[in-house]
Amino acid sequence: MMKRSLLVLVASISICCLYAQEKKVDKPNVVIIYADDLGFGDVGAYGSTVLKTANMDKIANQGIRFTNGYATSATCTPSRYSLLTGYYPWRNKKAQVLQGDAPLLIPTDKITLPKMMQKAGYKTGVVGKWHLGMGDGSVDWNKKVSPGPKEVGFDYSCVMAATNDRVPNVYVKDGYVEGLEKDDPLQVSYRKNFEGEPTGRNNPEQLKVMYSHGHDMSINNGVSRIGYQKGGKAAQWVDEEMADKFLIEAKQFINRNVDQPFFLYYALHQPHVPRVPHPRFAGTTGLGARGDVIAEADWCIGELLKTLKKNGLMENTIIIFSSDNGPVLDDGYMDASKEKLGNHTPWGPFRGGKYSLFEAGTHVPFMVMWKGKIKPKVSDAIVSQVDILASLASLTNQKNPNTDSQNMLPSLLGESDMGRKNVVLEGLSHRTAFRMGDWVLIPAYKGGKTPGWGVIVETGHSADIQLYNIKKDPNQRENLAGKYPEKVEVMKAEFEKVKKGIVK
Ligand code: NG6
Ligand code: CA
Repeated sequence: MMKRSLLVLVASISICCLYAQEKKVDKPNVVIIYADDLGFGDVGAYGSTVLKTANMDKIANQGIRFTNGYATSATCTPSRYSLLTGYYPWRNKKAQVLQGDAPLLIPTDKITLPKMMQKAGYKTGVVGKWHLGMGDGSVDWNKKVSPGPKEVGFDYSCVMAATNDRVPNVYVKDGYVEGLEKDDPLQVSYRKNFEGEPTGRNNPEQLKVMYSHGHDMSINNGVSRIGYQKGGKAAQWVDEEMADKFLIEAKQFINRNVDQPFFLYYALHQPHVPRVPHPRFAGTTGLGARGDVIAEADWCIGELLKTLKKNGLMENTIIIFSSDNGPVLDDGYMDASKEKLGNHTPWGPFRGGKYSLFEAGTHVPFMVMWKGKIKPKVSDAIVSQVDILASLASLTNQKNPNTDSQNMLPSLLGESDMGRKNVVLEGLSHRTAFRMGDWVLIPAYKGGKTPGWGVIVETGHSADIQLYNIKKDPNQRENLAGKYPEKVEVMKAEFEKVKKGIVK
């Protein structure tokens, strides 16, 4: 009798263990590493020979390297909005580059990527650049700032509110500004300066990097920013330390969650302006500040991979790496990124860059690695960051939400080469282009060749309809709209269908 119950006990324990093991494999951790303004051509695996990116290359070469991966927009907020909501950004007119005091952009009653992962039993965390608004529009930075990442579905957050060139220059950890001292409250305004506070415009002698356009307001750490801030001195970040800070936070999140499935959104701040690398990286690439901060970002990625490895999590973690929009050289500071570029081509074979409806605005590095599960390969499937939501819904056996997001899981895991039939690309001011197969249609838009504030980037806007064959002409030099009017009509009609409603 005793023997029998012992046997039953042993059997059930082993079944339990087996189940637990299976459960773990069933729910691989997911880490999204998201660069800020990194171009297709900035990565070694995508053809960069001048700038070395050994760790990004490791992900690309040991996983699936997509040659047709897209951000939904050529700027930051809209792309991030899509990543987390599964909706194209142009469906929400507020999804445009936000200031640091903007209210939360993502509705809190809608499904989001992190909420979906929470439902599947994942611990969720975001570390790095947020730029999706926080608070209700009249934030007191000395109290709890809410709603924010938590209400969007992140159990843990340590973020900057907007960008590294916008106030407030502080880290917001789980809703509270980190390191604030009671007798030095933090005040923020995007309308006017606080009396007696230095600005880049009035006090250029205090600057270690000079602004070229905009960015002439409050000064922190020798860099003038967009917007005004006063006080909160002990909480203000030091740009040189930002990479280490976010890396430590990301590593700690992983270390805390080794024994349970986790979803980490690691939103790097590089190579967005101001580009102020840690002294360990300054001058190491010969390409100026932009190259140096990319080297710094690559190092961060390597350290994160080491953390996963050390915890024995490599075989149990899907790593997705991409960028929120294409590259830009002078984005508001005279940091010699253009002068020191040499033969490096951040935009790869494409035309345009950040802010552009031309390919380089949204056609970005996109790679997925899952050690031991994914067989390394290069995939030409068209995939968009908007698809990550539906794909992870499929991974976690959940219903595909009714959004613009399409389930690309088989392609992301390399089991299929079927990508999207079409994808909408956004430039400035919600202006959109349409890719279908190898063709890109850019409708006629009035407007200048560069964004209003003087950044030298081709927006792609033209008074003429443009049609390009991206496969044959990735640099979009030969407008074929006149030659193939039927193609233009077919694409216009399909584009309208997608714009009108969700088309899966
Ligand atoms: C622009 C800023 C630019 C950058 C961008 C947002 C000026 C002149 N330019 O308005 O420097 O901050 O907004 O970049 O102020 S993004 O990658 O976050 O979308
Ligand atoms: Ca960006």
